[in-house]
Amino acid sequence: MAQHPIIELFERAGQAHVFAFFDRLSPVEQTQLLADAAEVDLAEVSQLYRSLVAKSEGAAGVNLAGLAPAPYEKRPEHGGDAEAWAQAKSAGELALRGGRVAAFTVAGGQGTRLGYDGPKGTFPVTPLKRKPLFHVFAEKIRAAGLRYERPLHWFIMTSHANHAATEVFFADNACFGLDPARVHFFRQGRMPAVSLDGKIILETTGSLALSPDGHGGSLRALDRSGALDLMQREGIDTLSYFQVDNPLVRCIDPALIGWHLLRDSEMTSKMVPKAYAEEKVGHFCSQGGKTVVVEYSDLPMAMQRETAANGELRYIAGSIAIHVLDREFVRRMAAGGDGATLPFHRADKKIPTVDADGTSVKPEKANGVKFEMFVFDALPFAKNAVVIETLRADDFSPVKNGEGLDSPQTCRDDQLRQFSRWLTANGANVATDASGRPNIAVEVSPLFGYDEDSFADAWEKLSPKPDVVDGLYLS
Ligand code: UD2
Repeated sequence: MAQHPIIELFERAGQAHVFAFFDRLSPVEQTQLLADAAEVDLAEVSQLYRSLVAKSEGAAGVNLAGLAPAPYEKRPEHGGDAEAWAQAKSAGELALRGGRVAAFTVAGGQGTRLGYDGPKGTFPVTPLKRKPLFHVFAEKIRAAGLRYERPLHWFIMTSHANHAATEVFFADNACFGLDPARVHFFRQGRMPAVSLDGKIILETTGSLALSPDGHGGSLRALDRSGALDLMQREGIDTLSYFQVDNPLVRCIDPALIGWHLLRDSEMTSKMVPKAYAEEKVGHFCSQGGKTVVVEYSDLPMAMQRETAANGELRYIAGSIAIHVLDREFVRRMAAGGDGATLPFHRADKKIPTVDADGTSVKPEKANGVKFEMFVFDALPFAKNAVVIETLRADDFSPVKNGEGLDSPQTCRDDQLRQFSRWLTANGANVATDASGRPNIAVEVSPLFGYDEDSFADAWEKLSPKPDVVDGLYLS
């Protein structure tokens, strides 16, 4: 019988071992393995192996030549231009009223650190009602649509592993009140893991070790899924990008959108001043006239600790993974060419596999390399990249770990602080500790107020005003 063409391609690429157990597999398993193999771009894998694995010992070093802190637009309360911020906000509001903006969540990650089994977006986070992350975002997006009288489209990138469960979750919850025709799910791509000698790793005798291609894979996936064409048909040219793990994020922030549009930028990002030198976030930097993000693991600790004349950290601009992207910029990056392609990063991992007899092996140390792209690597390719400051308390409290830093507990506390700040700013009496955390549990639905402005409007209309007591839920 003639050899399957995919098997031939693998043989020619020196990857024949992938089909070593093929004859032992059932027809269903054979079809599955062929489907896995068809996902692999053999030329890309071979090029990545040569450039990222064969040539270097460990993680590829980052070029630090000519690196300097990136300039950013300071918030008015920190000395920024209040007039320019007001103009940006108006421009963003105009774009929202004109239906030019869509929300975009990257939710393909595996959430291993949190130890939660299920799509991370289904994890309950709010202090009183225990609303899941997706519920919070859905209400914020719905509220913004109501405020600007233009319902928004929402794109959600899932992974192979959590796609079906994510769709079922939304269906079971009636899309949290959003029009299902405006909520779009698509899967990100996968990359095969390779051994240190460049062989694609079999996870079992009938499957490849495939894993998500990183949040940078979102640019390709937006294109491939037809999302960019849909945006174009709907007159949407601006995408508001955020991560699934951060319920504090202003999913739709007119000032951010406005800075992006007024500066004719292709990619605009939010920064927060790093809380301390060792904080594990990327750093916005400038290099050769371009904006780049250098991960904490790549910036030498001495540089992370450097201070400026005013005593502030020199590399102060922490990346919190909130961006606005121009639709046609995404299309250009997805197409690649002219060097405008996201680079891959390597991560050495322990990858479950099979031995020469096909018996399962759980390695004790890293036996292979996974490849991932990061969305912030698009910044140096963007025309007029802009970085603006945001206040951590208004935009960033991710749930990453089961306990301690960036955990469900710290996130609930930050939400409580925010609700209490909004209440206090509007004349309510809330007792808090020195950190601003109220000693009661209250919750504000994003449908009541999803930022300072919308909260103030809703509170003003409220008559009579409720007592701020334990268990108060404003919806
Ligand atoms: C990311 C940033 C870090 C900082 C921090 C803020 C990187 C390398 N670092 O750290 O600088 O901004 O976030 O919270 O990005 N995801 C996918 N598909 C993938 C991988 C990830 O959709 O293949 C999503 C994931 O669901 C999550 C987000 O990307 O929403 C971040 O992923 P992470 O948890 O791996 O990022 P982290 O915490 O290492």
